[in-house]
Order: sequence, then structure tokens, then C-alpha cells
Amino acid sequence: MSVTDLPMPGTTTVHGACPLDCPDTCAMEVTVEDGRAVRVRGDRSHPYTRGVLCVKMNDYERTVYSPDRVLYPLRRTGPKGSGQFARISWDDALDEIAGRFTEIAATSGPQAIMPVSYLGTQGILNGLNVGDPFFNRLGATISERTYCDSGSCTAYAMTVGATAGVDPESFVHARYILIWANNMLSTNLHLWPFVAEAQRRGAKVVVIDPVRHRTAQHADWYIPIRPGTDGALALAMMHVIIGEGLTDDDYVARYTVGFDELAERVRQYTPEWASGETGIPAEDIRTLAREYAAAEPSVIRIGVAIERHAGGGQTVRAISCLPALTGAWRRPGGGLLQLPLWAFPVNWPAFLGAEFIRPGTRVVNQFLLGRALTGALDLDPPIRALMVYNSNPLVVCPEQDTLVAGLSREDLFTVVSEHFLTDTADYADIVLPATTQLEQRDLMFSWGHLYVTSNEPAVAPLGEAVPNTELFRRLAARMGFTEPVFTRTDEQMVAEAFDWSSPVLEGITPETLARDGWARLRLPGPDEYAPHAEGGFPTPSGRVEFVSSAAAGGNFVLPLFRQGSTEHQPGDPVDPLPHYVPPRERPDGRYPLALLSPKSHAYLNSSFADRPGQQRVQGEPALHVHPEDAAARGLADGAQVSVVNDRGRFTARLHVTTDVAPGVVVSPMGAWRKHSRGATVNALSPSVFADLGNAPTFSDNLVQVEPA
Ligand SMILES: Nc1nc2c(c(=O)[nH]1)N[C@H]1C(S)=C(S)[C@@H](COP(=O)(O)OP(=O)(O)OC[C@H]3O[C@@H](n4cnc5c(=O)[nH]c(N)nc54)[C@H](O)[C@@H]3O)O[C@H]1N2
Ligand SMILES: Nc1nc2c(c(=O)[nH]1)N[C@H]1C(S)=C(S)[C@@H](COP(=O)(O)OP(=O)(O)OC[C@H]3O[C@@H](n4cnc5c(=O)[nH]c(N)nc54)[C@H](O)[C@@H]3O)O[C@H]1N2
Ligand code: SF4
Ligand SMILES: [Mo]
Repeated sequence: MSVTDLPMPGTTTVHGACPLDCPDTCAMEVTVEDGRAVRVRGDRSHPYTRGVLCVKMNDYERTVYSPDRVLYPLRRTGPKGSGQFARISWDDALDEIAGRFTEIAATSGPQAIMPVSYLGTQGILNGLNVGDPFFNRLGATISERTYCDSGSCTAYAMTVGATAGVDPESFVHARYILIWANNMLSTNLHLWPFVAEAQRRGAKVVVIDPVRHRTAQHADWYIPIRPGTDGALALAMMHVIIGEGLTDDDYVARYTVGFDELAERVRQYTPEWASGETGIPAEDIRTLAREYAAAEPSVIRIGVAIERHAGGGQTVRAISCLPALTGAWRRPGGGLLQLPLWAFPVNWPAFLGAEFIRPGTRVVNQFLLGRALTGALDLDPPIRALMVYNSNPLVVCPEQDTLVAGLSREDLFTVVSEHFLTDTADYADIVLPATTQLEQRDLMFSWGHLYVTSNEPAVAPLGEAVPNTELFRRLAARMGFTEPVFTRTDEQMVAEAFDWSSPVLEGITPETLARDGWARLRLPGPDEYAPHAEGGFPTPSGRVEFVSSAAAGGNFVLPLFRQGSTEHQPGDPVDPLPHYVPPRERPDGRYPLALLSPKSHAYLNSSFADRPGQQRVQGEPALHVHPEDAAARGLADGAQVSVVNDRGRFTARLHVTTDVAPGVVVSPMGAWRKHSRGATVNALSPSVFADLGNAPTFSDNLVQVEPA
């Protein structure tokens, strides 16, 4: 223990959990002096956090105490979008909201009201589903929320079932690591030490990405690929593995279904054909397939970005078949890491309020919000009120210009609960102040590791901010909703958060978590954990389904992403065998460049993009372009350029680099419109769904670049 670790008078350390929408779910230690949080750092005893928080969170107390925080309810005083507000009381704010909701429900029906929310915080209490019981009880339009991994989840569930997959800590045992559409050093930082350790022990690290990003620079082999063509690569890898007899026949025979049909299907997908789609030389595809199949074991980490194009779902279907073909699942550290979220026995029914949903209630996907608000969807009744919380749709949603038009409607009543006056909050009629993680209680699962993490409130709420749980308790009380789900306390919610009797939580209770801050699920340790060494896949057949039985039911979105609703599923027929779906947009003379909008290193989606310290790290909105493409347009490094297509335009500073392939341009997402000359990269994104799970197609987006 060093001197700085000694407790000071009036100083306490509180267990926290990073609330951000990030797979790493870091355990935090919050130092509090005289009621004020003075330092936030990573828990040094946590095997995955290892004492390190990322650049977004390592000075979180500055965000919490920022003078820009919204700390009191506000009412709009200027035109929509002007960001002019005056302070009002909570009573006045609640009266106005309940009054407007009641009037709209009475005159147009409750479906004229729509919630808009996502993952500003991902705690079980305050996160994705916190408002669902309220809006389901109200009878509001159901919000379908498929921003992130929905297509991947549908595809993964169709193939291997909702399994945690490989323990990220087991990666040290892998001999061959495929990092596929994932910029780990920016977006999944805490997995990297396990990859680096495997690399030290002799594993080969391969990165497949159109961008030679900071993670790719550490790879043993970087394979550039044309955006949206990963399905072709995975299918051709199977062509080689099956064609050259590199399969684990015993594993295939015991633990899979549909091998003969798959073998027949992939015969057409030759490396030569895939080379034409992906831009990867056919010999490299063969080498990749052979090395991947030979390594014992090999592991694949797929990023969320793998799903963001027309064929994203089928891409994940194909990739999910690979580890079963080669028997990679037999050993610790072998298989596939998608979302280990499925390991956690979260008691979702207690948080969704699905029992309140009235049969026939319509479902509107949030990607279509702009269209829903501007009449393009022909909704009856039209949307007359929005309530936004945990989200900043004006930055994260496609078709930004349409959304601006929708939010500008004078007759639309918009409520936004926020920490800061975001682009979206600027369009609110009422803004409500939300607490940050340091001011609230929560309990976290993870979508990147196998630990439960507890977050204790470290300091009292600032100003009149309230947790989302309290916001919906207050609103429910005003609306006269008296069911127990609307009156339970945060402590009661913690008690209901998990199925505590589940074997993976044996010996873990709310009390032990409050005391210790975190606990690993009761699973074998990372040196032993091989969940599918002997099959046991949570599919209908119990096997990996090359021929998917779930496909017969048609395309679907997990009810979790639609407030618990099982109605109005997309339901389009799905071919039960993996196949290639090319990018929807094909380059032409007008729009020849493929635009990618991955995550910003220093922001978390659009969160922190207004913090001066973070802006200094991230720099101004940039467009990364290959020298050939820049030269062809007479554009010099550092120039201001316009990026355009039929949906919109935005400006960015040109960064000329060979880290992107010719034909690809990259502009990280997250910057706010008000810091970006009124438009960001999502002004150009399409609100077209991918093939499965109504996933976004942010990466299936062609543009032109010209001088600003
Ligand atoms: N710093 C930071 N970390 C974050 C976030 C953040 O905003 N900032 N956001 C969090 C969230 S919500 C998520 S979902 C995760 C996402 O984290 P990731 O899964 O890493 O997603 P992205 O950063 O969007 O994209 C990763 C890589 O995919 C590549 N890519 C794009 N399209 C394709 C394609 O068609 N094929 C291939 N092979 N590669 C492609 C991009 O070039 C990029 O390098 O990160 C989380 N962590
Ligand atoms: N072009 C492009 N668009 C994308 C993506 C991409 O890669 N490219 N990624 C997509 C993905 S993967 C995701 S996950 C989405 C993310 O979309 P969002 O989840 O909307 O992400 P943020 O922009 O961070 O907005 C979260 C907001 O919630 C607020 N907030 C945080 N905590 C609380 C709280 O406790 N209470 C309340 N009331 N508010 C809170 C924050 O201040 C912030 O403004 O974006 C999607 N959009
Ligand atoms: S954003 Fe991710 S890496 Fe950063 S502190 Fe939070 S959980 Fe950890
Ligand atoms: Mo995400």
C-alpha cells in the first residue's frame, strides 16, 4: 500500500460500475471527500478492469461536476432548436407532461405518444428498459430499438443459440485470433491485454477491417476488406475448409446439424469468387482458411460493426458456423465471442412490463423516427408527443435532416431527460435533469465479460437531478398508475434484477455485491471454461444449426429490443442456410466512395463529445481518405471537405492516409451537430434495415467528397 492509498479523514471509497454502453463494464473505485467525488479509477483487484479506466472515463468526476450539467427542470423559451430554456419546478414539469400526455391520449389515442431511448446508461435499473413498463401501461407506440447488434443477435441465436460463447479471459489460450470488424484498442480496450498475452505466447493475431486502425497496427496479419463483403469471405473460408477436408469430423457429426447441406451450399463460394467481392487475393483467403482451421484452438472476436450492411445477418450466420466446422469449441479459448450477455440470468420480465401491452399496439423502429414525425410513414394517429431519455437521436440516428424537420414541428410535444443540453435536448419543450452513475444505484450485467458489477451511489444527486427510475416513478404517480412496478424502490429493483437462485449466482447476493463491488459468475475459470466442448448449444436441436430451424419462423427482432413485444415481427422468410447478401449500395459515377462511421476513440457514441478535454483528444470531425482518392479530386490534407449523397451532406477536415483503402472513406461518429456546422455523418446514413433483426446499415452508404 502506498501513501496515497491510505484513507484520509472524511474520505471514503465507494464501489462503482462504469455505466457506459461498452463491452468492458469496468469496476470503479470512487473516492469521496466530504460528500464530493474527487477521483474515479479502475478497480485494481478486478481481473478484467485491472485498475484501468479508458480515456472517456478516467476523469469522470469532471463530467459529473461540469458547469454544463442540466440540474433543474427546464421549459423552452425560444424557437425549437435554439437551446433557450428557463428553469421551472419539478411540479410544473410533471403537471405539464402528465397534462399533455393525458390530453393527447384522450383526443388521439395513446399511440400518438412514443418513447425514444437507448443506452446512455446500461444498468439493469436505469438502462434500456427503464421506461418500458410506463409506456406499455400508457398504451404508447412501442419503440423498436435495434441500433446495436440486433441483427447479429438474431443470426447468432439462429446458429449457435443464445450462448455466452468464449470467455474473453480465455483468449490467452487461443493460438489464432481473428479480430473481425472490431477496433479493440478503442472500443473494447480491456480485451486487448488477453490478446496481447496470447500473442506473446505465440498466437497469430489477424485483423479483418477496411481500416488499418490502431488495433490493426498490432496485428501479425492485417487483411483489408471491402465494406459489407465479410459474408463472402466467411463462405469462401468454409468452401476451403470443407473442400480440403480440414473439418473436425467428429465434432461436426456429434454437435452440428445440416453439414451436407452446408457443404453443398458453399461449393459455389470459391476463393476466386470471394476475391472479386472482398478485394482480398484468393490465395490469401486460402491461407486464412487453412491457418484458422489448423490452429488449436482458434477464436473469432466479431465487432458490432460486422452487422451494419445489407447482408450483416447472413455474415454473422456464416461466421458462427466456422468454429463448429473446425471443432474450435473443444478447448478453452476456442470458438466465437459475440455478446456474453446471455450468461447473465437477468429477470427481464420484471423490467419490461410486457404484461401491460395492449394487443395490436403498433411498433415503430427508431431509425424511422424522422419519417415517423414528418408524415412519411402514414401513421394513424400521427406522433404528437415524444419522450427521449438515455439517447441523443439527432446524432446517432440515420436520416438526420428528416429528423431535424420532425423535431422542429411546432405541434410536437417533446420531453428530454438528460445530463447535458445535447443536440436533441435543444428541440425539447421540457428538459428534465438526470443523475449520473455517481449519484445513483444500479446493477450491471456485461456484454463483454462474465462479471456482475454493483454501483453504489457515491454522492447525493446534484441540483434536482433524479435517476431514471425515480423519473418514471414520478411520472407514473402523476398519471395515476399504481401497480407495484411503478412504486418499487431502487433497492427492491436490485432484489428483482436477477434470478438469484440461478446456479451461476450461487453465493452471490445483493449484499455480497454491495460489499465486494463485483463477482464473477459461478462458471469454471478461464483456464477450464470450454462451454461447448461437448456441444450443449442452446438451439432447438441442442447443436450448431448450419441449417437453422429458427429460420422457418422468419426474420425476427428479440422482444428485449421492443419493450417485450412479440407482435408485428418483420417475419420475412429466411433461407435456412447461410448465403451471400451483397452490399445494397453499389458504387456509381455519382457516389463512388463507401463511407464508414465507426466509433470515436475519445467519445462514447455521442456522449462526451461536448467535453472540452475529450474534444482535444479526438480532434475536430475528420474524414480519412486514401491519397489516390484525394488526388483524383484535387483535395489536400487538412482541407475542409463536403461529404454528400442524396440524403444529406456534412463537412469535415480531410485527413489523407494509406490506412484506408482506395474507395473507402471514414468519418468517426459521435460529434454533435452544433459543433459540426449543423450536420454530422449521420446526415448521410440510410434508414434501411439489414437482412436480419432490423439492424442498421450505417456501413452500406455511398458518397462523394468535394471541396467545402
Ligand atoms: N471509444 C469508444 N468505445 C466504444 C464506443 C464508442 O463510441 N467509443 N461505443 C460502444 C458501442 S455502443 C459499441 S456497439 C461498440 C462497437 O465497437 P466495434 O464493434 O469496434 O465497432 P466500430 O468502432 O463501429 O467499428 C469497428 C471496426 O469495424 C470496421 N468496419 C465497418 N464496417 C465494416 C465491414 O463491413 N467489415 C469489416 N470487416 N469491418 C467493418 C470499422 O472500420 C472499424 O474499424 O463499441 C463500444 N465502445
Ligand atoms: N453512423 C453511426 N451511427 C450510429 C453508430 C455508428 O457506429 N455509426 N452506432 C450505433 C450504436 S452501436 C449505438 S449503441 C447507438 C448509441 O446511441 P445512444 O445510446 O443514443 O448513445 P449516445 O449518443 O451516447 O446518447 C446517450 C445519451 O444518454 C444520456 N444519458 C446518459 N446517462 C443517462 C441517464 O442516466 N439518464 C438519462 N436520462 N440520460 C442519460 C447521455 O448524456 C447521452 O446524451 O448509436 C448508433 N448510431
Ligand atoms: S467506457 Fe468501457 S473501457 Fe471505458 S471505463 Fe467504461 S467500461 Fe471501461
Ligand atoms: Mo452500440
